[in-house]
Amino acid sequence: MAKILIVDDSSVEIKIMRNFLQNWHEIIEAREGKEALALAAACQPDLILLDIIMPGLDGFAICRALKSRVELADIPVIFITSATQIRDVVEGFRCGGQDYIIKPFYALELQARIKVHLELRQSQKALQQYILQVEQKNEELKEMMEKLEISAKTDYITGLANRRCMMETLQQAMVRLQEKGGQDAILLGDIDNFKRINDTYGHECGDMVLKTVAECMQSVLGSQNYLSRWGGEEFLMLLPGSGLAEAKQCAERVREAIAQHVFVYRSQEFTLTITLSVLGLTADSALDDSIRVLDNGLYLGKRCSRNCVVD
Ligand code: GH3
Ligand code: MG
Ligand code: MG
Ligand code: MG
Repeated sequence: MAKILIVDDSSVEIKIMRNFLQNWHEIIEAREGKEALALAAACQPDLILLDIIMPGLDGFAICRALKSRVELADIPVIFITSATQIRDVVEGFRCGGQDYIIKPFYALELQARIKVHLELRQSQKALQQYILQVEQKNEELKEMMEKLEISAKTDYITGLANRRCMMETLQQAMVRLQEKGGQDAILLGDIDNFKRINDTYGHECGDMVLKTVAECMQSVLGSQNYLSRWGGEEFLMLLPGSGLAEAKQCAERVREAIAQHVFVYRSQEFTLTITLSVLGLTADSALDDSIRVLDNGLYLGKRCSRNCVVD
């Protein structure tokens, strides 16, 4: 049963409409404008039948007030009036009314028009609901895309930038060096004898070590520099604006921090070391070559003593 608010200053008119409509609809009534607006807000009718010529607020003013309030604006308004001038009809639609019926009305026509507007309102509600759902789905999709984007750039064990992300950072650094000059430094660190950790304590311990090494490195590097998990037990770092000497000192600090750290796994304590390779980066550098040079440096470090910094 739809709820219909009849607004008319004449009780006779209201009675006629009520008698005709009450078999199919729930009827509420108001005799003047303010009461009509208050009832509309309180009862949220599905449709309003609105007289025009009334003392106080006339039907046009009531309609404008209804349409200016977000929570009432969507309720269909049918003017039902003895004002027959065409300018009144036009004004009715201008005020936001959905339909205009001239008194004396034909009961069947009123019924038919009410049916059309109730159905239109239903479809409008369904459409709004659908749009809301689509918007919610969109929001969810956006969140999922953001999460995916982050996870595509993140190493899941250490939480560091992964190789793909670091490669982008390095490419951006090259563009900056080419545009603005200056120098950066890159460091590649590789945990010494990491395989032994896995072999001795298990893979789970190896993962814990990777995470802890990442944390040690991060605390030495601070937030101005970039740290990534480059591969298995290799970490690549970018120090923007850093000269080679400064970068070597930084690599030394990283090496020391790791050498001094006591790792604990299931109440077993152990220490480990890392070998690092350092290289300067300028506008003339080629990234692939630079990374190859770093790799060679590591190879040399591993061959001589491990637990050292090679430049
Ligand atoms: P070196 O001092 O010459 O670098 O010796 P290493 O044992 O560190 O190097 P090697 O390349 O022989 O072994 C690296 C090991 O790292 C082998 C591989 O199983 C292990 N590893 C790679 N990725 C992971 C990982 O995500 N988790 C764990 N637990 N181990 C990993
Ligand atoms: Mg009247
Ligand atoms: Mg290693
Ligand atoms: Mg390695």
